[in-house]
Amino acid sequence: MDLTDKRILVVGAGVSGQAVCKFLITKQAKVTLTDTRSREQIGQVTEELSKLGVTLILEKYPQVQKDQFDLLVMSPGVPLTVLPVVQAKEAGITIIGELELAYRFAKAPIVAITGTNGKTTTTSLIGQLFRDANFKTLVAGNIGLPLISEIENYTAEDIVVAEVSSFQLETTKKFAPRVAVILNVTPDHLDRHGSMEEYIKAKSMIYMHQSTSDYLVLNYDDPTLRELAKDCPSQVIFFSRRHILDKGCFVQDNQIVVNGDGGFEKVTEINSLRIPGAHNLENALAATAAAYAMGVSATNIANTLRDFTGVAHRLELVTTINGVDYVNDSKGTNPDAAIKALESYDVPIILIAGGKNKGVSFTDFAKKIKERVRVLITLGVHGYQIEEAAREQGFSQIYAVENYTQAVKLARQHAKPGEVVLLSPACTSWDMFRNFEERGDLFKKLVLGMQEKE
Ligand code: UMA
Repeated sequence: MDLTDKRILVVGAGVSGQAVCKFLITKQAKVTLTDTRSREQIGQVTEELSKLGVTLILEKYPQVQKDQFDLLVMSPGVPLTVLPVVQAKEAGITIIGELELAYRFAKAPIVAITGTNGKTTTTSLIGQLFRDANFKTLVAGNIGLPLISEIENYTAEDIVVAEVSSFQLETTKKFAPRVAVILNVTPDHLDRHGSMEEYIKAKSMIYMHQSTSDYLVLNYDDPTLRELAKDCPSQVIFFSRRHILDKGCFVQDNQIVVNGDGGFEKVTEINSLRIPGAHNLENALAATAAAYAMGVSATNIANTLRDFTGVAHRLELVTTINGVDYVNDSKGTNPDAAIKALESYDVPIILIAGGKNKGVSFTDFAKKIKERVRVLITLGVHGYQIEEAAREQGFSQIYAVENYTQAVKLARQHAKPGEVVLLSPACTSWDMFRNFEERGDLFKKLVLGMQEKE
């Protein structure tokens, strides 16, 4: 892809847009960056970008006319309904996202992971599997580091492990990872995609352009994903927590096993995993299948699986105070993730939930709350929806609070030794915070502050 002197409009000045601009400048492109935020809101980086030669159009979008730009590069969080995209489409200008741009410059094989839940844990685990097997490994994408910022530092002998979201996949055109992984698909981001069908369509872009020498790792226990196997151009490897498979990666006699072209191999006891919950067993199975397909040995996989302790903001044990475990699951940004978090504990739970709903129902979440939660503390712009759904299920131990200081204080008052205080919001953080990390960090700070005072 020759970008020299190409006139390129980058939409969105978050971490992706900033990284795209810097990359495009190194390719001698003529770059314009637009964002609805102001220079002050975006911050210091605007100066840096201006100095590099990027034209900034802020607080409004430019009118995009025919022959004005050669290419539009989208940030994942910007919906494709915004005016510059509509105008670019009418003008016949090519529109791609940051993921597609990075793919065009990738030399290393890519292992890409998507799914509604478990993406970050599985991406981190797969990254660790390759690192431990002595591959020079880049772990990037939706996990936080834009792929474009590092992609050219990795050669054909190295590995790129990319967490990819439906937003990123939506703007791909040729993206074809060597190994694609889809962990699960449950309702999420419906406010952006419009329907479950469109959401699944976006997720399917992960394998659409693969070839017969590539692999698609799919969750056999998810009926939607089993269906996807029927029209995929690559070799399907199923993983399953519940079924014994003729071929694939599954659980037999409490062991993770693989049955592939090289025959049957035991990997490790499921009890040796250090990440809790049935959903994490699925993540481990998916990671095993992906690494095994790329030639990592069962012994190496076993060693990494036994060492891996998980990622921050995902069922992260912050501390134990007076026999109560405080767990930060701020990354639980949809009901399904929060349900899985609730299912990971066998003791009564004091749950802190709420934030911005992404247009999904809280009914199933409320049923699980009734089953597992002793006290529910709600907050955020849509906390009341969780409260309503829980009351409909006949659950009434609910307190609505205004902020995290109140939430943590109240949780401490109610928690008894042996119980768990769990932050798993089932909502995004975007009503009160910039991202889930900021939300989780505040929760951890408040909990640890409380411990100091004990
Ligand atoms: N903006 C507009 N117009 C809009 C919407 C946004 O101009 O209509 C501007 C905002 O003012 C802001 C910028 O766009 O300046 C933000 O761009 P962005 O939302 O694409 O965010 P980035 O900072 O570039 O971060 C993105 C991903 N964010 C989203 O997809 C929302 C990050 O995933 C990712 O880590 C990063 O790229 C690097 O690849 C976060 C996320 O929440 C973790 N992802 C969602 C999820 O996991 O559920 C998909």
